[in-house]
Amino acid sequence: MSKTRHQEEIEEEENLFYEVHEVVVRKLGHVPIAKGDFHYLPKKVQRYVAKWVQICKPRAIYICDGSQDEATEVIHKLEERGMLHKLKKYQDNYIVRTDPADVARVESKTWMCTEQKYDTVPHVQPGVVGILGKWISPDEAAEHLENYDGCMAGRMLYVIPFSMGPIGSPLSKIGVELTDSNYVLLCMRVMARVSNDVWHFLREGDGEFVRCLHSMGCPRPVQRKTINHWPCNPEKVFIGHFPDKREICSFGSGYGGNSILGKKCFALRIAGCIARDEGWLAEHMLIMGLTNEKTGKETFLAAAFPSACGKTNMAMLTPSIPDYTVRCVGDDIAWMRFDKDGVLHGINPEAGFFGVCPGTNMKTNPNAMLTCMKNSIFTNVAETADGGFFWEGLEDETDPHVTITDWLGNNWRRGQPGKAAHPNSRFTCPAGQCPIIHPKWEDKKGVPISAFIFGGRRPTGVPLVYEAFSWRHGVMIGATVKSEATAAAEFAGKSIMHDPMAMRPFLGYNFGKYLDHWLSLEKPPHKLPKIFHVNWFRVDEEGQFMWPGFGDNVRVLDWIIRRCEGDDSIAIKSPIGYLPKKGSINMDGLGKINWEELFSLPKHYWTSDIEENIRFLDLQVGEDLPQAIRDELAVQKKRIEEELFADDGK
Ligand code: GTP
Ligand code: SPV
Ligand code: MN
Repeated sequence: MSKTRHQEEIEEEENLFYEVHEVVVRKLGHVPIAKGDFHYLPKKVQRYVAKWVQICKPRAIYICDGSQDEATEVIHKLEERGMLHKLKKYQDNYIVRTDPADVARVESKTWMCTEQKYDTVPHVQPGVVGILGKWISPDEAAEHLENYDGCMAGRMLYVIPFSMGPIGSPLSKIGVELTDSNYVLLCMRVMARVSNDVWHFLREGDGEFVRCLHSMGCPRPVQRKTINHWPCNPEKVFIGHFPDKREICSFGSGYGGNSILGKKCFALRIAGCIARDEGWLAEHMLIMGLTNEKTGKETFLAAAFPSACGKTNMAMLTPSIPDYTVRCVGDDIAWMRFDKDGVLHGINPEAGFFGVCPGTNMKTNPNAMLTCMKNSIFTNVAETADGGFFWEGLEDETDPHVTITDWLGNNWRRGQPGKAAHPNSRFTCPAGQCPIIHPKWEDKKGVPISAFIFGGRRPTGVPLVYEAFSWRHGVMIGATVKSEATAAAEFAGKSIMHDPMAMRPFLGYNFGKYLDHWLSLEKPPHKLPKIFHVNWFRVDEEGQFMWPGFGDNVRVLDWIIRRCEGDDSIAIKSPIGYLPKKGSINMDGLGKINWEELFSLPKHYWTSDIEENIRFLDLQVGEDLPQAIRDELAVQKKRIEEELFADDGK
């Protein structure tokens, strides 16, 4: 990893701690080492740990090695404490209930800290509240960092060495997470590659790692009543990123993206900055391979949908037509780099799935269900009296007479108001257990990507699929991605929100510069993926989904693959991009599908949509918006005005 000036500064600062406290460091200020050998750690890691031990004041240090014994020990401890218990219907599956105040990412408390504000956020127009990234000044961040003083008193500090991506791949990066939560340790063990080998690799390589600090913010004796044995500190939540120092400091929450720091904090926000500096892409995308059964040819697709909009489902879909075999490489994040021949190769930096439970069942996503039958953690789901999990969508797969306890621990009867499982309840399971995991999912070179697909929940106006005219047009389409709000963050209601590139909550730097970065990839010898937009969520006048979705989405992917192969006979030009020619998507056996409605482009909708997009990007990105995107928007507006007819749709 290339080293920034600020990384040198942070090393100097850590050195200072190390030197001043050299004697202390040797014994870590009387903080005993519960497990592991501190002196075995690379020196830079020793210094990083020493610094935070002195600030956070844990009762002991536990250096993780990623072994099975370690998991057994930690699970046992958590079971004893009552924070976790076994779901006895399965093999080594566990259920956890959080404090109901800690159930999703907290976007309002998630910041990027840079000296220059506009490195992080675009120049919004005067009076506009920016929604593309949140900046915090180093001084303000320093105030939040004061909360770490003594924050681990009476608690264990876990030192977690991990690799995002296969250890040793040129596309992978190393991190070290310090946390006082053993639940987070268990999740990190599934979601990242936690191993002693990371220390060897650091010693042999450039020694650079992303510094990831996490605390639940509940020192002992606790100040706040602990609910469900889940200590947290909702009032003081701080998810701070310091991209120049390649450092993350997370405080107060134990949930998902707030605490499993390898995931969104590192693999998207910090990695986004590294990718900008090093010329690659870190995106909120699934990667899947589809093999044509007749020709044997495999095509890899990467798709970016906002949170809770269908990535996990698509990544491991069960095709409803026999033409393809689908295999999953990743379900949430893609790291991609052009090789020397200009072919874009992608890896899944994660090692597990942190998937949305509600809606997942043997019909919609059997592969996800089969992946989480063992060695998995279920957070905020409901439980059946016979030791099974339950959530909305499992009604037909659950004994109708079994007693159910909801995610809050109360008795729950079918049909009663309110949900059994929290809408953002999640399974955490090892990707390697997925029945259709791709044999190359850990390939150090990654897999070649032929297309990017954007999408979101768009109840009206937006057709099932369309294709960008060009790379630039595709980047514009990505920049105007919108979706209904979901439960993955703290938003309420069903409003349509902008979520450019499905990255709004995960941007690591100025979105205008991010678009520049994408546009800059159009150069020799780069072979650019084709860009598409899909919408599985269009509804009819009765509010019913017009498209069956899930396994039937393969029919749309088939069209996309044929377009990637250069079939010109199946597309027609429309003002918004290429649409499938009527009949060019295989609808065999689907029953009644209203093609006209599914692909209609209502003029009033697209007219106001393009105006709204232009306004949005102008207000939110201002002078940072690349001219090429302004031009694409203007041309698209003109096409809509001139080429769409009022009777093209309702
Ligand atoms: P994150 O993990 O938050 O990034 O979410 P995700 O993008 O992986 O979404 P996921 O696949 O978990 O799906 C979220 C919800 O959308 C689930 O309740 C799914 O059942 C539902 N869903 C997924 N695909 C489809 C589809 O094709 N049609 C319909 N109607 N619903 C879908
Ligand atoms: C998302 O919200 O996009 C997720 C879940 O994948 S979390 O890890 O909490 O970000
Ligand atoms: Mn996600």
